[in-house]
Amino acid sequence: MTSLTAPLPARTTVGIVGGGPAGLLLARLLHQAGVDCVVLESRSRAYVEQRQRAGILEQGTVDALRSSGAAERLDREGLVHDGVELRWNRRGHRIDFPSLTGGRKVWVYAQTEVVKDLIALQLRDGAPLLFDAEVSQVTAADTDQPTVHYTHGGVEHTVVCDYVVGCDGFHGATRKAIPAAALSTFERVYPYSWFGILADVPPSSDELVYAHSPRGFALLSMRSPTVSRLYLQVPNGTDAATWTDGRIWDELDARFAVDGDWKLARGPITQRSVLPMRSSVTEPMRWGRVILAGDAAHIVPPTGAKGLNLAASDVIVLARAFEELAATGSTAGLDSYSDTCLRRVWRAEHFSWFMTTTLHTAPDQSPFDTRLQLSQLDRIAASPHAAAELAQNYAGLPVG
Ligand code: RFL
Ligand code: PHB
Repeated sequence: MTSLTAPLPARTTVGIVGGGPAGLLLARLLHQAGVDCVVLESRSRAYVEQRQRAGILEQGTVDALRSSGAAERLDREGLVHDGVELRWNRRGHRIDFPSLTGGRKVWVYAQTEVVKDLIALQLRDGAPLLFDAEVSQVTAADTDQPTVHYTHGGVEHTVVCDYVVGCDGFHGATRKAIPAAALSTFERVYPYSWFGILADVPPSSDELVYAHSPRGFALLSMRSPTVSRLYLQVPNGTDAATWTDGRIWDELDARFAVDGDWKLARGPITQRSVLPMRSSVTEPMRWGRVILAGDAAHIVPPTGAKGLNLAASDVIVLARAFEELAATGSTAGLDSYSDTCLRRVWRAEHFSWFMTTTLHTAPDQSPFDTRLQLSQLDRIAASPHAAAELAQNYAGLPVG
């Protein structure tokens, strides 16, 4: 039966569009700061909780989850990693994070689990969070009462807000409320995709392995001590269904090939998908009372493991700004939000581009280009400075 009563209050301070990691963490931080908000998510709870994505959390993201009370399971089940392996020319080289970064490290804890933990908290004691609530548009964006229009159960509703935060990802509705002339978008589309699988087999390495090979890039990651997550560089337009399991494992074997007795363990493949890779930044990240955060404002290729962490750092900065506004009436934090975030965003864009172009083989790559990549990898192995630059970017620069 369709209810005609609006499922959410008709007014709020911060209207959050999108219940991915950015929207959910923002709602949690605002709740803690005593700032009133609502979250509208177009998909079902089950869908959002199953969507396979990121796996690596930086120290700053973990710190924010801890201080927001959402890290109980992360602290129990998350796998702390002190380094990653880079592999090329049949050799491996380990990058040690703590010694190169002054003690920083990363956590392997899937985005699906972060999202489940934040949703459970939000539904238990947080601000209203509505699933299956698709936002069609944000109107009155140039006034002090921007209004979110959404459909729930086949009925249209509105929420009048003091501010609207678009945490609705790359294809979201919020950005469209900002006049195109007010925004600049900077983009790069890569000429390859990632074929990702989940497999019920213990990871063949304790740490992630990023492999450069003459056959293209491969990545060994994990979700738990019994579940591996693996990726292969494939041409754009690859159909995941056309690869047999045997072909996937043979290709992974060939790309991870290393001297010595290391072996890639095989197991049942439980999920597979192909994802295109792009970089994109929209500037500025705020227009009047409409604010963009996370993938709604920027996309990175996954090679640097930065997307989820950038989404988290945006909303950490934003939550502080709303807290300041509530406490003092000052909009200083909101006024500097875009510039503060974009500095970090561009650093992450550069690092993700660097990792991607150093490790992948472009379709038109010349032997000269390959020699440059190998020279760069050799430099990382030979120079503590080059290794530290990689480690500091990977483990995450301080937020703010
Ligand atoms: P999300 O997660 O896309 O969430 C946006 C939410 O908004 C909803 N939505 C709407 N809701 C209401 N009305 C509308 N009109 C709406 N339109 C959209 C969507 O349903 C969705 O729930 O964006 P957010 O919150 O900014 O989070 C960003 C991260 O999800 C993303 O950056 C990462 O997953 C990227 N990424 C990685 N990041 C890392 O930090 N470390 C990693 O190891 C990592 N690995 C990855 C990745 C992304 C991947 N894919 C699939 C692109 C690995 C992969 C394979
Ligand atoms: C993942 O585990 O999904 C993952 C890890 C590292 C990356 C990208 C994805 O760089």
